Amino acid sequence: MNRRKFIKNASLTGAGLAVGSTLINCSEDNTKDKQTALNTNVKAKLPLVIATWHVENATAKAMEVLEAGGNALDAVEQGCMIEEANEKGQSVGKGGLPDRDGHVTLDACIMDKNGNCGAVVYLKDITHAVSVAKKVMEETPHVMLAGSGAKEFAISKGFEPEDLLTEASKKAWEEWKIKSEYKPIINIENHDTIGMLAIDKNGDISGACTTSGLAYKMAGRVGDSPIIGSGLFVDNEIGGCVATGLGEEVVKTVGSFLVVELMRQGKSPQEACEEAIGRIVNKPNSNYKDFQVGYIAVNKKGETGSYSIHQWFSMTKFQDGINEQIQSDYYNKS
Ligand code: SD4
Repeated sequence: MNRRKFIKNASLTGAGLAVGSTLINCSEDNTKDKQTALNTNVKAKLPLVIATWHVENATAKAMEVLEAGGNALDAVEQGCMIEEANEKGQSVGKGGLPDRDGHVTLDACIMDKNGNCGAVVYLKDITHAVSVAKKVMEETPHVMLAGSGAKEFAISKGFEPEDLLTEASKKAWEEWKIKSEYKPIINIENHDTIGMLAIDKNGDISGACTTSGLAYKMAGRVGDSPIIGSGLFVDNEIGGCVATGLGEEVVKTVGSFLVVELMRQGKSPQEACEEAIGRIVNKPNSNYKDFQVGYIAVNKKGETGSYSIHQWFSMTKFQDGINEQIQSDYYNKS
């Protein structure tokens, strides 16, 4: 299905979760208050998975793990692995678009219900960066490994090195080299980082984020996706958030941590995502018209939200037997 054929607007997701379609008939002036009040009293149907963009195969895999009684950590890892192995996705794992020198370099991180986390940056030749990040978390005293150290660690744990540059991505890079123009473009296929959050049957939350980063980036560039607090943050008492889009802008505002902290202060996931986007677009001299950032978030009650700067960002949500793509509300309506 084309990304632009969406199912419904994300601003209704919290309401839909709580009371099905009844809220859709609310009058505009008091809808938000009613949503908040109703959501407070209704328990979400668990388990639940959300992910950035249109990744129904990935959310289906995560849900399969959760339905079988697996935990949220294994669910987000296995869900993200689907996109890492998908060679057609040119911004994650194998088949990712390379940096300007033709090297595919991956960034990923993962975070569990206890606040443990692991990350890899500038990882070459290993498809499942998210799994290497999980191993860093579980089998080293560290949080983050980079470059050749990350690759050597992965190989020592049995990961097979392979060439991640597919013919299609090589061709795209060769075409790009003719002009060698680097512009982060709004919502095209180089913005398909997968960030995923899951709540398992026990009500515990985990998250993961994996990407080949911005296409044709400078060699050595690392984005927000593997940075705990920027591309991903989970606090099992409160909720979780993941980011996609121009990583530099997410890092500058520590976006995912910000969203979780705003939820801690009482904001809904939707309100928190909106405020975090506000921090980016309301900066003096912000050139937000030229780039995209999107957030998705879930709180402990299972309410979800998503928001972006520009149109056409979406979230995939799998809950209560329904695996659907939900259009995100967005800031730039001009
Ligand atoms: C980055 N945030 O490396 C990532 C890119 C992205 O979809 O989200 N692509 O900046």
